[in-house]
Amino acid sequence: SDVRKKIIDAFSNAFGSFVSGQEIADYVGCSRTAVWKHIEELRNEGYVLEAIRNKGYRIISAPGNVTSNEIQIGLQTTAFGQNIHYEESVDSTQKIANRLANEDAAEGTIVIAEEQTLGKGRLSRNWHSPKFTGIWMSLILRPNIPFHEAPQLTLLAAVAVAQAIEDVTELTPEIKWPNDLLIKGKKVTGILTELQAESDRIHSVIIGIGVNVNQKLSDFPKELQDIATSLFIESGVSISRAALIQQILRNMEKLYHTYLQHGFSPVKLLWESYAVSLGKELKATTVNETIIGKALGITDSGVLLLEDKTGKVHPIYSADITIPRK
Ligand code: BTX
Repeated sequence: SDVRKKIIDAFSNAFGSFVSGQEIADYVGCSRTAVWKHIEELRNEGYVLEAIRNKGYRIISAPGNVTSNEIQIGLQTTAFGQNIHYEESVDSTQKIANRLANEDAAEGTIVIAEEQTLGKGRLSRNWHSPKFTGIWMSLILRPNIPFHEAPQLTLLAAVAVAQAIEDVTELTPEIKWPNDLLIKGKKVTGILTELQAESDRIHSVIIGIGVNVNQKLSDFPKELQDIATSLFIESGVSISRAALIQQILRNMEKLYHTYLQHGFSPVKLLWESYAVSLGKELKATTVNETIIGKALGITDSGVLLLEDKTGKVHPIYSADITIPRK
């Protein structure tokens, strides 16, 4: 609820120092009794709150959440994640990020939520984003690149997240073109890139990153249980989402600077080192047709090249990729 969100805000703003019940009540605009009730509820949900007479309340820890404070303390970037728009629950972080981008939010601004009720995948598919378990984040970039090179940023993001997963866990994800990160063939991360542009000028690029972190298998709906996985399911340990977010932001910023300075080739090399599908036979289902062919590689604009049986090479701009069973 709004009241709860404000109470949590009041604690976050206090940076771990005490706030009195009266201060919270004033800030939220409710009675002290109401504050007290909400605080009891927060405790039941795993918040550790210290209460001292005449001083008030102080937050010791939240249930591993990803508020601005958790992300910014120890964040080793200069721009990425330096501005954070945090929400406990949203329809889609992409929607908010698009709005902020229109309002001239600085490059590197992120929108992050504990839960998405209408998380977006590609082609108006859904992205399942249950509360407190994953990373649901959108990053605003303002690169000075031509329109047709924007897909490279999706590939860049996939590399940065793959690296971050390797840095923070014992797991090594694989990338499936263009935007999926898989562990043992199951999807652990999805990336959605949206553009705001006028004619050929990019105004902003919004990169949406969804990482399944601490879900148990039963947290996924039935229809996803065979195709999705989480870092917890694969590694058996629960992982600090804030730490993983920090690592993603750090890797992304670094790789983005490399990209702006040296172009796509260094990113492409890294991408190929994570790619599962190169050299294999793949089935690409596009809006118009289905092409089966051997994956030769990606071009400098991030286009996948498939060579069919007759030797013809098909550039694939957008498709769903599966590996056909022999
Ligand atoms: P996609 O279209 O490649 O993948 C969507 C498909 O993946 C769904 O149709 C479903 O089969 C499957 N799926 C749905 N949820 C999950 C999940 N949690 N884990 C694994 N598989 C799933 C991928 O689109 C792009 C997803 C981007 C999500 C981020 S989260 C932050 C940002 N905000 C937002 O609304 N979307 C992005």
